[in-house]
Amino acid sequence: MSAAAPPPGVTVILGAQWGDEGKGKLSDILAAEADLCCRSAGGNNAGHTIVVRDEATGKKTSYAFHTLPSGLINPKCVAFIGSGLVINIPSMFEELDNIEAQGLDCTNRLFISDRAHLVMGFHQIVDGLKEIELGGSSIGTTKKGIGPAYSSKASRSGLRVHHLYSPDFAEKFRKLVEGRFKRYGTFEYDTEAEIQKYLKLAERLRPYIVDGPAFLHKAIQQNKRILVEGANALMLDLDYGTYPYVTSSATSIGGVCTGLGIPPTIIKKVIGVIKAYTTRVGGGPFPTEQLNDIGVQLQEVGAEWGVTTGRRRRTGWLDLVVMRYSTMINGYTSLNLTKLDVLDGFKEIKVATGYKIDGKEIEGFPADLDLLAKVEVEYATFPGWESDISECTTFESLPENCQKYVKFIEDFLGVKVEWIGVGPARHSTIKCF
Ligand code: 2SA
Ligand code: GDP
Ligand code: MG
Repeated sequence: MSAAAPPPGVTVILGAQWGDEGKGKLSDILAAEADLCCRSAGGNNAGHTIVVRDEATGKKTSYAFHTLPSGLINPKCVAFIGSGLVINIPSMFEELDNIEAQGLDCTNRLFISDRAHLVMGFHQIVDGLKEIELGGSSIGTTKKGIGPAYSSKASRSGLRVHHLYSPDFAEKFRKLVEGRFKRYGTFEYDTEAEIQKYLKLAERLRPYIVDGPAFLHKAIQQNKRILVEGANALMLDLDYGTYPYVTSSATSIGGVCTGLGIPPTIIKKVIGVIKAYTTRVGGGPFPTEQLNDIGVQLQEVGAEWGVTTGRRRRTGWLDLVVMRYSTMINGYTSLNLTKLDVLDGFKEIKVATGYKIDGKEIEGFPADLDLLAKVEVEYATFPGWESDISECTTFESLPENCQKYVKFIEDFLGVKVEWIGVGPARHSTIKCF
């Protein structure tokens, strides 16, 4: 590539709150312009729902993605699963079979890094045992084995994709299980049958495997348009989320570079996906949570149920203290404000604009959960628009109160809203600029 050539383009989509902001929907929209859609962290704990309306028949089809990138809906888009993921191979193939049965042909369009880690059945069992051990302070994990698999990775005893083809795979596997038995007591698990199952799956997996960093480097050299679909969200990040009520991966912009093996200098756009209110699944602090009729309305109108576990999502007002913190860490270049239509029926809408402890405004977002539990949330109150915005196609066509709500968010964060979601389907999206 000559020095004068434009830099290869990497666009990153990240969850800005506690997840389920609608990242999958934007990934699907932007995949139309992308050559490659990548996942960089997490595993099948993620759940991304995409609703596509057939323009000819008007029929809507809903797709659910967990490990695979949502970009696969675009038939021209190639998907890449990066080194930073923990993959449950049987469940990934099940997902692949499901979307192929829905008519998405993924032949020669899926590539997996040889460096990604494996999530085994025993990791899932241990996930459940750990939660039982925690009792009342359990994390509320998805029980997909994500934490235990990242623990194996961090303790340098994990198994990566390439290990499936090593002569000592079975021995390493047995050692890992033995270690878990020592820690949690002997639980029911047929190690030898599992080893045989994985060795069989290894053959099906073989054609998908690539040298992860080399694969992406080549795509960058060829000036491919690369889209990165974040999983989970900043407030679930292992370092910057509400620790320990977080997932076990780096869900921030940093995790994109480490999870894919790419330099930060090639990232052109970082899009923060922000829901017009807040939701959270599982345990942990949630300062703007509404344990009242408002919360129920948000949950019911927003259909806030987990895509992976079916759990009811907790709900509350938009928290701009969280968003300011998230923007500071991820450096969003623009925002996708989603589910604005869910606020249609509210007479009054509140937004958290500050936290006080003992009457004193605090800066940033507290690391200490005991301190966070003490915060008094300050709210700005907006009159609702009390009308249906689901058919609006331009910013100007939104009701005035709705426009004011969007502008307040932009001004507070100093970041422009580039897309607004007014319904679940792909076409229910306003492009603002
Ligand atoms: P884990 O399983 O170890 O990653 O759980 C740790 C915490 O991370 C939360 N978490 C999530 N939060 C929101 N959405 C997620 N994906 C699914 C969805 C969730 C579902 O899209 O709906 O179906 O329940 C997700 N995955 C992990 C989790 O709730 C714990 O708080
Ligand atoms: P992700 O994990 O960030 O990809 O989000 P999920 O798919 O878990 O959850 C978002 C849910 O909201 C999905 O059911 C989407 O279909 C739906 N959704 C996305 N954008 C909008 C929107 O603008 N309005 C409405 N009403 N629903 C939306
Ligand atoms: Mg989700």
